[in-house]
Amino acid sequence: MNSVQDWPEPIIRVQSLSESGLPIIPERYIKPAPDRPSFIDPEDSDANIPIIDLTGLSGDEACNLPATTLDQISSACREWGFFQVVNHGVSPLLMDQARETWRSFFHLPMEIKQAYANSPKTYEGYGSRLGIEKGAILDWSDYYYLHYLPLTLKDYNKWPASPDSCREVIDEYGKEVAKLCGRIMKVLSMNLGFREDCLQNAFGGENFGACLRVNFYPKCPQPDLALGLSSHSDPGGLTVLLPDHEVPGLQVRKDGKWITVKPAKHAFIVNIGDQIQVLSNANYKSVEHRVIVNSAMERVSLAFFYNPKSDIPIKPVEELVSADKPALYSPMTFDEYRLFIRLRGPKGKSQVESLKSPR
Ligand SMILES: O=C(O)CCC(=O)C(=O)O
Repeated sequence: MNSVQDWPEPIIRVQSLSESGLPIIPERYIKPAPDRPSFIDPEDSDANIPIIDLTGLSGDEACNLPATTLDQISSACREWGFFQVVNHGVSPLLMDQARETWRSFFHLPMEIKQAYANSPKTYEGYGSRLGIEKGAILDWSDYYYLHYLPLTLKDYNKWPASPDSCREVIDEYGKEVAKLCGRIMKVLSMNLGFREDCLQNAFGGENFGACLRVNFYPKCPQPDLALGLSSHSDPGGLTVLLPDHEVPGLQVRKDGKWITVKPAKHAFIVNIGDQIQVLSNANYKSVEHRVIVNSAMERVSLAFFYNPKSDIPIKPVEELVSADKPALYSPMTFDEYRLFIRLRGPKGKSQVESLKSPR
């Protein structure tokens, strides 16, 4: 893959900056005025993304969800690109364990974390920036990125060895969340009018990919000037996010407004990624989101990315292409596609928009 070997500037851990107690943030983290959370924005503070009860979505067979639930998911995918799910089948204990294990990792001494420092070549490990643009304005967060699948990329040596139970918990969590993603993929396929295995087959069947980015947003002394994560849509297929239920931070763009998600207890936040927008010929939308930070509380979130096999061309499913609605996107492999965010960092929806077929 055409990528770069190293970061353009020395890496500074945002957590170290935050813990140094500095009263103002370095200029590198100050966003231009229109991107700041404080930018005058007619925010609707009561709004939330839909919360959907998945009771009935279990086992490997066709799902037994009531028609009303299927409809709720269909509307959420078309109108929001985001929804929260409750009664999703993943143990609440495992969810808490996963989040708290990662929180403990980020609170380990810096030299232990530094042993996993990442590079832009694969991004695996402990990181503090996305993109390699020299002089870029940075986000107020550190992260850890690792692969679950395909097995050829899964390497326990690149996963943290501490805290003690870390690798075990990550493994178990990944297995359970991947199963949930597989079930949601069936629902999306059926809702689009296909056989339940259609989207999964387009992802390469059993050979799909899966990875995890754990985001750590330290306290920020000037939260109005910074972002924890800049606006972006997810480049992959489907994202299942475990938020910090104590600390809101995720904002989703809806009709030009930023809506702050209010996480429900033990819910996951599910969102459509660019690859499903392409496969569904834009019937389903990958929606811009960003993360705000605050001065009182740190925040930890686990973003599980369920992706197509990385070397097969992804293009709109033929049944969704007609004379009235031609294919909106040219084929591209996920390997080619994710180079954009790896090189340029989060840039709203500019990538999927740039893929539109010329007409
Ligand atoms: O931390 C969050 O709530 C969102 C994280 C996210 O958007 C991502 O990791 O891509």
